[in-house]
Parts: sequence; C-alpha cells; structure tokens
Amino acid sequence: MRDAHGAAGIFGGSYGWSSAGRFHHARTQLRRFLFSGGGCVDQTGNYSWGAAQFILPHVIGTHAPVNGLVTDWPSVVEHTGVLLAFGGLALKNGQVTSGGAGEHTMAQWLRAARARGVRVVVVSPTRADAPAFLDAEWLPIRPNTDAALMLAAAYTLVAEGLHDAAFLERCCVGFAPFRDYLIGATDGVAKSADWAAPICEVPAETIRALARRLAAERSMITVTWSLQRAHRGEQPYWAAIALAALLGHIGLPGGGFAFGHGSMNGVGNPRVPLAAPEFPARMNPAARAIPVARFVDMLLAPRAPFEFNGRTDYYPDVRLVYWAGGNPFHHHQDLNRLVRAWQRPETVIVHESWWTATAKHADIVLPATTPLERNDVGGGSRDRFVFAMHQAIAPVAASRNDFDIFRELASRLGHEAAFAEGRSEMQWLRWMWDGVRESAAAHEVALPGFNAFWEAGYAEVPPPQRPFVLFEQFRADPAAHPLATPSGRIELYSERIAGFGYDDCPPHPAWLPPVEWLGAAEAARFPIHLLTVQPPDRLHSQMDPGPLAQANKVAGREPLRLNPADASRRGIAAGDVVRVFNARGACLAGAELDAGVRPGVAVMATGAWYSASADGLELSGNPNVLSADIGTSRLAQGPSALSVLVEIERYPGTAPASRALEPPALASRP
Ligand SMILES: Nc1nc2c(c(=O)[nH]1)N[C@H]1C(S)=C(S)[C@@H](COP(=O)(O)OP(=O)(O)OC[C@H]3O[C@@H](n4cnc5c(=O)[nH]c(N)nc54)[C@H](O)[C@@H]3O)O[C@H]1N2
Ligand SMILES: Nc1nc2c(c(=O)[nH]1)N[C@H]1C(S)=C(S)[C@@H](COP(=O)(O)OP(=O)(O)OC[C@H]3O[C@@H](n4cnc5c(=O)[nH]c(N)nc54)[C@H](O)[C@@H]3O)O[C@H]1N2
Ligand SMILES: [Mo]
Repeated sequence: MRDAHGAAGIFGGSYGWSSAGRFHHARTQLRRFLFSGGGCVDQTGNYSWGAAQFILPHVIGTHAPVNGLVTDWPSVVEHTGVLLAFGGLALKNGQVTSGGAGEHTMAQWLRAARARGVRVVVVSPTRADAPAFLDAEWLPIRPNTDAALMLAAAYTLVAEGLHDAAFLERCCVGFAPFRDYLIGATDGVAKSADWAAPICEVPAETIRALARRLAAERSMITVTWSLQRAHRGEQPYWAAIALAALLGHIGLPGGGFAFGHGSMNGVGNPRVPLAAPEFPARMNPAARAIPVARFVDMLLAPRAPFEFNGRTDYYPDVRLVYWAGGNPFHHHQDLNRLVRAWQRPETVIVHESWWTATAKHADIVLPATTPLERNDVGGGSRDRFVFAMHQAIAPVAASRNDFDIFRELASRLGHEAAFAEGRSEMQWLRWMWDGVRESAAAHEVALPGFNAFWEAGYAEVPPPQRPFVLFEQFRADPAAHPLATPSGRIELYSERIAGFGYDDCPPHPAWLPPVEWLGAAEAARFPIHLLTVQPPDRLHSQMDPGPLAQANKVAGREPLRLNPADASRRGIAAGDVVRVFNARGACLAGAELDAGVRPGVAVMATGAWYSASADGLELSGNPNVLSADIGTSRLAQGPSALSVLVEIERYPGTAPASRALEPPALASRP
C-alpha cells in the first residue's frame, strides 16, 4: 500500500479512547507505528469538543479551558454566588476521565459548593442533569437553543445598562458590532428575552430575571461539552463567553466562564499543572490530517474539496484503513452511511480485544490484550494521582499487546528502531515515569523513583497552594499578559473569522437555527428531539456485553427515556419495545417513562453494540443509526451528534433479538 499509494493511501487516524493506560494506548501505538514508517492520513480534533477546539482560539486565543485548567473548585466554593450550568452537572459523567481517575471529585465539590450557599441554576432538557442534593433551579430548555437564551440574557444586560463597560473596553474587542447584532441594528431583530422565549421555551421574564441575577452576584457560567457536539455548536460556546464578558467577572475568583464541569471527572479539580504520563506518537511526516468526524466523507468522496477553519483542502484517496483502540461503529454518526463508506477501502485492519461491530466489519483482525494482561502507567491531566497498572493475568489465547504487534510489523517493514527505540514495555514505563517526575520537579513537587512508585502502586501529587483563576493575570493587566488572539483580547467580533466569509459561522456569536431542532419544519414529521448522551453504566461502548450494562437494559435493548405525555399519546408503556426512526435509519429501544424529561425530548445513551437485521433495523439500541453526519460548521467541522429529530412508535409483535454477541463468521482462525 505504501509503495503503491504513499502515506495518503493509508488512514491511521483511528479515533477512540482505547484504555486508561498511557503506554498501551492503542491509538497512540498505531499512529507511532505508521508515523515512524513514513506517515499516514491522521485525524485532527476529537468527538468530545471538536467544535470548541477550533472556535475558542479565535475568541480567547486557546482551547485550554476544555482540555486544561478552568477556575478551580476552591475558588468557586469560596466566591461564586450563582453557578449557571448549561447542560447540567450530571454525576454520571464524573465517573470518567481520560487516562483514568485516581479520585472522584465532582460530587464532593458540588456538595461543598452547596454547603457554602452557592446557588445553582441548571439549564437542560432533563432534570436528571442536576443531582437532587444541589436543590438546583431547573430551566427545561429546548435542545440546541441555548445560544438564543444566552444572547437574550446578553441583550437584557445591555438594555438595562447592567453590562460592565469598563471590562469590555479594557479586555475585549468587538463589543460595538456585537451590540449592534443584539439590539437588531444589523438585521432588524432585537435578541430580547421576548424574542428568545418562543425559540427556547424558557419564559421571557425568567430570562430577564436570570440576567439581572447574574449581574448582581459573582457569577460563573459553565457549559457542558454536549452543547457544542451539535449542529452550529460553535455558537453557544462563543455566546457564553460573550455573556460572561458583558458580566465582567472573567478573571475574578469564582467568576467568568468554564466548560465541562458536568462533562468529565476532574474538571475544576485543583491540581499542579505537571505533565501526565505520556507515550509520544511523534510527528506525522506526511503532515496530513482530516477533521476527526469527516472520515466517512473522506471515504465516500476521495479528492473532493472541503473547507476547514479558513482553508480549503482535499480528501485523500484512502485504500487502507487501520483502526486500533476505537469503535467507529459506536462513535460515528449516521452508521448506515458508515456501513456504505466502509465498503470503499481495499483493506480494513482492526486490533480489538472484543468482537465489536468494527472488528466484525474488518478484513484482518489482530486480537489485542486488555489492561489486565499487561503492565502500564495511568493518569490524566486533571487528576492528582498517577497509578501503576500491574499485569494481573497472562495474555488470553492468541492476544498480544498492540505494542508487540506493531513492533513485529515494524521489524518486518524495516523501521523497528524508530518505532520502539530499543525499549521494552518496562523500559518505556520507566521512561514515561521519569518524564512525569521531571515535570513534577519543575513544579517543585518531589516524586519517588520508578521502583518505589511501582511498588506503592500509585503516587499522589499534593494539591496546589493557591486557587487557580482562569485569566486572572490577563484581567489584571491585559497589555502585559495578552491572550493569543490577533487583538490580544477576548474577541466578541473576530476580523479573522469575518475574513473566512462563512455564513455558517459569522464573525460574532449568533443564533443560527440548527438543521434539526424542535422549531425546524422537519419537526412536523419527526417531532421528538433525541439526545444521545454518555452512558451512566459504561465508558462509551466498552463492556456493553458485561453484566453491569446488561442489567440496565429494558426489554433487551438500550433504554430510551421519554416524557409520560409523549408516551401515552403513542400508546407506549414502560418496558415496551419501541422503534425509533427518522429518514436516516431506525433502531429498537426499551421504553422508560420520566417526567423529568421535558415534553418533545427523548434521551438514549450511546454505546449499545451495533447489530442490524437484514432489512437494516438496528436491534440493540444504537442511536447513531439516527444521528446526522454533518459538520458543526465549515469553521470547526465538529460532529453534530446531538441534533437529531426522530419519531417513536410502539413495536408491534415480538421484536427480533439483538445479534451483537453472535460470533462472526471467520474465514480462518489464528
Ligand atoms: N450520538 C453520539 N455519538 C457519540 C457521542 C455522543 O454524544 N452522541 N459522543 C462521542 C464521544 S465524546 C466520544 S469520546 C466517542 C467515543 O468513541 P470511542 O472512543 O471509539 O468508543 P469506545 O467504546 O471507548 O471504543 C474504544 C474501543 O477500543 C477498544 N480497546 C480498548 N482497549 C484497547 C486496547 O488496549 N487495544 C485495542 N486494540 N483496542 C482496545 C475497546 O474494546 C473499544 O471497542 O463517541 C462519540 N460518539
Ligand atoms: N459514565 C460516563 N461518563 C462519561 C463518558 C462515558 O462514556 N460514560 N464519556 C466521557 C466523554 S468521552 C465525554 S466527551 C464527556 C461528554 O460530556 P458531555 O458532552 O457534557 O456529556 P453528555 O452526557 O453528552 O451531555 C451532558 C448533558 O447535556 C444535556 N444536553 C444535551 N443537549 C443539550 C442542549 O442542547 N442544551 C442543554 N442545555 N443541555 C443539553 C443532556 O441532558 C446531557 O445529560 O463525558 C465523559 N463522561
Ligand atoms: Mo468524548
């Protein structure tokens, strides 16, 4: 393949979480293997915060608030008056962090905030996003309309003279054109609370009262990642920053904006910013990558142009797809389209530990070990613990570590030295630990040598001495500590984005109706907005066949929660098998009734193992047969997983069982 088609013929982006251990991180192993052998087509960005990663640098000069530090919990507990949480603060999401969690901190910080009297307002289509102990106020918003609510709150501040003119003058650019948009000078539409109320179905007086409250108290606006994993997902993020800028609390203790408090464990966790353990993939000599969620477009339209963040590029003509550590038949949108695209490459190679749908759809499957069968080091950038992951059992049957598989392939291809650098598994773990230790020393944290760490099983990094406040120095002296934006300040209007000329991402935050939402014409045919959220009982699709996830299934499928009124109108009772469908596909699910889901909305977790009947009905309850495979905008090209309209009906008769756990038909066995 390399001789015939070069690096552009080999796709090795291989998006996916793999496992917590940082050395045996399959995706990194694969990319390092392909990079050291001449390069491949890589993926840039991720499914988690794909829109945020590319819009935020234009606005605040960095995307660090989604992958690094935000104003930490001690600062919030001490100083925040009102915590406004878009997308909520669901404890289910706080179980997980990439690299693994040494301590689960979300619930304890929320309890501390509550005890200190921080008032929490949760904006979400589902009540379950706020733990009961928070006693939060719940604003049940229509999905994908948060930008309208944020703009209306901003309008209210301006109309009532409650905005912080001094902060806007000192720390921001572009307030004037943004204000012109808010008051309707540019398009004749004032973005008032009365304008927003019918869009988001939050009463106008509630929006006005919220804006006044945010101005009267020290306020922190936090936004889950889910809001930007939707069509036009750039807008609620930019609008939240603009609203926080108008309030003028950015850079003050417990004030400003943050992302992801309700998305992942450790967000806001106080931590000295030392490096997490890392095994380097190194550089891709082919310097070629596509936006992460566009890989099906790439397979279906080789050589077609696409736009991305101000540039036009061309999809490569990929002949070989190599995946290790990800499950595209779980994570990608519009799986029926993926099934078609998957027929295009000449060869698909997958490393897996389990017979996932991705493995079943591969030409060559190499069985990989699980974390129990190897030694590793875990830890993440938000967690104070680094942990030794000791091998518990010998590799099962013919399975091997991804590293060992790639090392042997590299040896046959003549680039083993570049791939493995002569180090064994344990030598790499030592090398990685030394990196953590050196970084810790630079932050004046002393960590033990490898042997002591390995024996103890973990190392704990003490919490930092003083709270971290995002943009504290910038606020104190914007000239001395400029942001990495063209102006050095927060951009409420971006000349650079204006230069892109994108109508789907204008140069200031705006309300752009998404392609599918409850206000769209399409809602006449498909009147339910389906939210496809992170599962409470597993990590994505991992361990779905295991007893924990299986015990929570309803009628043998993934549960679907909907409002009792919507259910009774359709003759659906709790425990029924339902068929969820739209023009893209259909899946089965097990009905659960929940008055805490606002009418017109249904909720399903992602991750049920894809299993389709001969006529294309998905049987396990994988909602990605319903989601749309379109970019958030030409700017970020992020996944739009959460903009999905569907209809739901009771499944008549006896539904066919899921075939997800049936063994594949093999051409040969090792
Ligand atoms: N509709 C919808 N879709 C979504 C989302 C959504 O909100 N809605 N969320 C998106 C998000 S944020 C994400 S992060 C993605 C997650 O998508 P993925 O990260 O692709 O999902 P996982 O199920 O974690 O897949 C990891 C795979 O790696 C395998 N694996 C684990 N360890 C190893 C190993 O050591 N070696 C090898 N070779 N394989 C291993 C596992 O068995 C599993 O099949 O899903 C995205 N998809
Ligand atoms: N248990 C568990 N936790 C996880 C994961 C997992 O697989 N399992 N995956 C992890 C990963 S990889 C990621 S990226 C994060 C993702 O973190 P998020 O993207 O924040 O997680 P979601 O569960 O998709 O969404 C959070 C909540 O947002 C609400 N919501 C959805 N749409 C809207 C909307 O339009 N407006 C408003 N206001 N609210 C909305 C939903 O009710 C949902 O419960 O989760 C992480 N945490
Ligand atoms: Mo994610």
